Amino acid sequence: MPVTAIATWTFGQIAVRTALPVLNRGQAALDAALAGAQAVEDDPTIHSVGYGGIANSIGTVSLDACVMEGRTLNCGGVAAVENIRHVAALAKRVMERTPHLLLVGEGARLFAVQQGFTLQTLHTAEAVSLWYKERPKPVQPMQPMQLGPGHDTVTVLALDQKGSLGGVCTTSGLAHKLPGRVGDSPLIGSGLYVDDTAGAAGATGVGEEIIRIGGSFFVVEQMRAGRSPQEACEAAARKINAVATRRGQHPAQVAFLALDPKGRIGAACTTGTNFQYAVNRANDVELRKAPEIAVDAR
Ligand code: SD4
Repeated sequence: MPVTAIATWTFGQIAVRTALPVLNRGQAALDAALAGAQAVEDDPTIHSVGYGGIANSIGTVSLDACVMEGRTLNCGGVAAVENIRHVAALAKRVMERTPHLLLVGEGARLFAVQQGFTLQTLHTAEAVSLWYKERPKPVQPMQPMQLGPGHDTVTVLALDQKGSLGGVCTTSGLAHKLPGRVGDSPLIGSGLYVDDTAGAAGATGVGEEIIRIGGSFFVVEQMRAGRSPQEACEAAARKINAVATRRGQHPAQVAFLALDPKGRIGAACTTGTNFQYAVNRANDVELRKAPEIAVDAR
């Protein structure tokens, strides 16, 4: 069966390029997605994932990640973790070596050390100087958070030779978030959901709005109900719009990505998100732009 790998944003190209050979060697979708996500975590020039991530409001780099396997529904996540670079791999350890699904903060960091992960600073000189330039002025009450340029999550979805799906999501989260804030990315059903009997989906954008609608689970359940991955992502973007309208707000910048067990893909975002994603074309990678769903779209 032909393999597929897709990943969010332009740096998703690095992820897809790394995941593809792993899939072509016959390895599991989750392992391929993890390899792809880790390549982005390792890249210091990407200021929104892993090493070199943009810090929170007090200057700490705090990471969120989760993983999920479509055959078994095995999954794991870590949230608000400091000093660990490979948080997606740590989320996989939570899945494999604990009876739990989510570890946070100090407990996640302790587990990482017990598992042999190295504690390290995640600040790069470049990210620190960016933080000093852009750091938030304390204002009360706080305004709803928006995406700044380049503050994005990598979500990698893969389909392996056996026809099984896997997904990984990893991020430093919204820039300048409050210490202890957890976004959608480590939450199964919000930032990621994967089920071989329906499909895989991931989300990126303002996490609070993704959590509010259970975004990735919503997309997967749309596919289960018979919608194509494209239709499912568009339905989720419409739901984000509808909820925002109901709350008297402008829709936040949110995007969804989906892959079904037949290898069909879909993507959609709210207006102004400018969401791009990477897709494998045979053994190469192509960047595509997702359609933006306007508030009045039916
Ligand atoms: C979060 N969803 O922490 C992440 C941030 C993100 O594009 O994906 N930005 O809310």
